Amino acid sequence: MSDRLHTLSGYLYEYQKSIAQPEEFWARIADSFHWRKRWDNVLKWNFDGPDVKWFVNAKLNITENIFERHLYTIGDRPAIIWEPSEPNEPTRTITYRELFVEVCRFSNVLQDKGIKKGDRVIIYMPMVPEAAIAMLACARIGAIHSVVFAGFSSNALADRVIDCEAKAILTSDGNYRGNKKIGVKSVVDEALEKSSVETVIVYQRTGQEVTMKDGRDFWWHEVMAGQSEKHVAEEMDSEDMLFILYTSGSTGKPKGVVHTTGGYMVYTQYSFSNVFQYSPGDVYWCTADIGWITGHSYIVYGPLLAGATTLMFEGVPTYPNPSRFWEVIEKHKVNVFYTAPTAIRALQAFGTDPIQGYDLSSLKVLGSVGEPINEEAWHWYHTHIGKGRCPIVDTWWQTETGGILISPLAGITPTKPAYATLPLPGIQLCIVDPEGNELKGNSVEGNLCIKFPWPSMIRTTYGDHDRCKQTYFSTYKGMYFTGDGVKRDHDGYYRILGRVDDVINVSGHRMGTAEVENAINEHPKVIESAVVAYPHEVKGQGIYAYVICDMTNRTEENLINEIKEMVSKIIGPIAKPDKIQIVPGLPKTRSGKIMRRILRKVAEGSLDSMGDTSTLLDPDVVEKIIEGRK
Ligand code: 7RM
Repeated sequence: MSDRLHTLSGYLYEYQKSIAQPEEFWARIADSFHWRKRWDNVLKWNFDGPDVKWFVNAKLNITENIFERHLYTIGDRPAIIWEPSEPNEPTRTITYRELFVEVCRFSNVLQDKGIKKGDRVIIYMPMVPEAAIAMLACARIGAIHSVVFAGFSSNALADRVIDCEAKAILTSDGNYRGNKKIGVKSVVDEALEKSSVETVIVYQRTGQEVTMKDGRDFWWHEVMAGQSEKHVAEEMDSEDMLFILYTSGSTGKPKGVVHTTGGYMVYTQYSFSNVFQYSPGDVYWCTADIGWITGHSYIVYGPLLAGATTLMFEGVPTYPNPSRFWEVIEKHKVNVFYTAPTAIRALQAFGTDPIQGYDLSSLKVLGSVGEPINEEAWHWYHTHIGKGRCPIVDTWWQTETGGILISPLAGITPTKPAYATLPLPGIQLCIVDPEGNELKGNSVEGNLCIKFPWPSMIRTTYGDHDRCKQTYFSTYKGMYFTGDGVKRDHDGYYRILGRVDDVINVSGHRMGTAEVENAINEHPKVIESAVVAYPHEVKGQGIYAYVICDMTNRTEENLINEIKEMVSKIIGPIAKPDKIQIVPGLPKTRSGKIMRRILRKVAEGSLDSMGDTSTLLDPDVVEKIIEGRK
């Protein structure tokens, strides 16, 4: 790709240019794409609205930039290599030309079902190529997709269906998890009891029994049969919505982060090519699920826009055994491997035996995403997986940023254990103190903000623009606030310190404390609850819940189990508290605010230094909680 940087001095030069003349910089990058109509202005923006528009009035379709732009040159190159959960099942290799045919046919299916530009379509599917086909077909016809992670419960799914007023759901009969078949369509059926969608299309994966509702539910293979392979893409405005992705914040209700077409396209390809230094022919593997932003930007859109070969894995790292990742790397000669610290730590716990005998010599670049990577995991990854030869790109970004904003460029800019290091070109970081004063120079620590727009940034939160403004653009005036704490060291490198708000990061999955509390409070015996994070060896953070209960006719043990089940049912198993402590009261200030600082200390087991508790309404309650913890 012509937009790839090759040297450190090239990066430094481009970075300076991108700050001094951002519009010229991004126009040059955007020029390598196919636009049906070029933009009138590169950028119009203010962060007060917020109102951000990139490539104003340009017309395009993102799938034309994946397919039509590339087909004559790379049509026969593998676009997707799919590795099934079961190691003995055959893999599937789908070329760009073949993928194009499937996307066109499925675009025709969606249009036959009356789905039009601007309609919302929920995708609730396992990690199969059809999930990517579903996303791309939506994009091709101008429908707005919202992928919901297939591990979410029917309640969580129903909330999202209702919030975006989805017209259709694309799903599967079931999903493989280890040697178990998990119902997927059955979850959709439950979710649809509380909401109505017109069309459900079901991809057959496991062959398990499902109920199909006449006139609403259709089998994927039946509606695809006989569909034309030709499809003319819908013309989209650069600022038309591409997708909505729900993510947790510090309040109870997940918000629908909105990404638009032109800017997202330009930034995901640019960041993918540069961070991973992808070369034509390389096999690239990102282990995320398409239900998260990492799957959107760096399994589907970024790699496919760049003409890369993207490996999609259906399974989990430990099935059938903890060698699975290394076996897949050897089998497909993976060159770039991108995973999460939680997976690295989980595999690290098995020692180095599971790595022995696997040929990992194809690896050139390793990546990390989702949470801060601790130094120990960084070194283990570097030594035992990369054999000391592969740079690690520790990529910091968020659902809201759409793409990677802080990261080394593999082999080009320096790495440093536990540091995301330097901003990508075009990214203007700013560290502020709690009052919003910018902390200039090196060796400073504070809250991470961004003071200038970048093409793939959040545009709004679906159906509630004010929430977007309040959450991201109001804490510090004129800046996007990330919610993360950060340090800039003496060399000017950035190290992310973790969330400074009420967001927990469990194995790279974002959850709001309020969201988990709301689920716990659904239990009829629960009076009040408070949830905090505590350090967890594998997951990074674990969930610790303090719960006040009505104990009549109940034992602690059965209540704790029931509460865990309740959370699993309301949100999904990923939100299940690791520890629940039944308490007689919660430490509250006179104004009724829960002092989470104290609860965090107790949860992490530091029971002697509680700091100042004088503002508490009832300081005795702290003693009782400490006693209960012991
Ligand atoms: C891509 C993704 C976003 C939050 C973010 C951080 C944390 C992500 C890193 C990281 C330290 C990293 N999107 N985070 N990457 N912290 N180093 N390399 O994870 O919306 O699901 O989460 O994740 O706290 O704000 S996300």
